[in-house]
Amino acid sequence: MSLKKLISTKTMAALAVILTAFASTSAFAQEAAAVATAKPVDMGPIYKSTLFYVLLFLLLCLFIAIVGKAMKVYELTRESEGKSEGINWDLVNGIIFIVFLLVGLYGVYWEYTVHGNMILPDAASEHGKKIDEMFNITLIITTIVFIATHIVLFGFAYLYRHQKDKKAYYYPHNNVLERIWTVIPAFVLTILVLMGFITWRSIFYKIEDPNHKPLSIEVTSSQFQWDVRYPGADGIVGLKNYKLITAINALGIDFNDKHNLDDQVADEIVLPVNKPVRFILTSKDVIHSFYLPHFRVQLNTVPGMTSYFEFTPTITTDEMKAKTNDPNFKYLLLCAKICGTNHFNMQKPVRVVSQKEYDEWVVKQATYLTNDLRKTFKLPLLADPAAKPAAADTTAKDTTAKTNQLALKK
Ligand SMILES: [Cu+2]
Repeated sequence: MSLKKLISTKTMAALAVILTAFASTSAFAQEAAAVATAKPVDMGPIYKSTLFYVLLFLLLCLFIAIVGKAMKVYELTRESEGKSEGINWDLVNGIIFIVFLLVGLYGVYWEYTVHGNMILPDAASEHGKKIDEMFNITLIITTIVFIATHIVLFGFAYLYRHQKDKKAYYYPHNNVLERIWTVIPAFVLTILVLMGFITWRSIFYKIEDPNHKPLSIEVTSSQFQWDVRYPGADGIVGLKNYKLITAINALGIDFNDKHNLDDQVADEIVLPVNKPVRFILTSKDVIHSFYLPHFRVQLNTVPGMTSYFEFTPTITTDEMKAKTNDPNFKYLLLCAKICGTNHFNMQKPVRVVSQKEYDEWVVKQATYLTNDLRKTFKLPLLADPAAKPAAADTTAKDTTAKTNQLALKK
């Protein structure tokens, strides 16, 4: 009987093996599920341990080794049976190259669309637009070159893979090609470098217009904070000297320089829109980096050296909130130099406001000169230390300044 034959011992044995395997697997699975519901394993610390990844790596190696061995066995079997070569590895490698190319190109597309949306908003300063323009031109050129060269690189690896019936063509030199791939990059790079040079000069070498002097603001960096000084009514930030640094004179301000008498300190940086501002940058300890990403401003602050960065903010904080559709938008000052353990914490809010708002804000800021400092520098004390000379009207401020100057002359 054919049915009897079909249900032969072999088939039954095979079925029994499969059933047993299935039953035991499901039994194990049920048991595992029961354990899992009873005691959920916290994988958090496991994912953090190095050993886990070492084991994972070894497991992967083992898996690759097993697959490799299985393929070797397959090839040897075919060889012993006198059949043609089992796997055409040249073709496999060629296809892997094409897969790499496609995955890589998709990666480029993903980078541009996903991370591309996370880049900074429009530059909020005059020179920032020029920097963005250069950045975009460079990005467009390099993207085209990147994609073209990679298609050629991976495409050639596929097209010209080893094939039994094909022989490589010996082609050692071509002067025309050499010229083309020397002249074109040289030309493009020269243009990019020149553009950078001209932009750099336009940012750092400004012709001073005595009628439109920039607002001077001094920023001193130290581990781990920024100290901001505004120039006061005279518009000039006074001198300082590191030898004068004490507990009450943390910046080492030299009050023998009368320009210091009205200088103010501020917790935040407030800038009037469309007015040039000149930052005077110094450092008390290590090299920090004064970084205002939204304004495309970055310059190192170096101990023992004063550096300057002048720029014009063009978009107020409120306008930027509307532009970015983010009611919590804030301009920030950050440190872009890894300067120590609390480097990450070195930030200060920056606000760009109208001239009127700025004028109202700036008169409310306290002067650096406190009564304690007045005693140290033998300056006349203020009757009411809480009163801020800067908060009074301009005439009052002038009188204070004059009194202080007189006191200095004595
Ligand atoms: Cu820093």
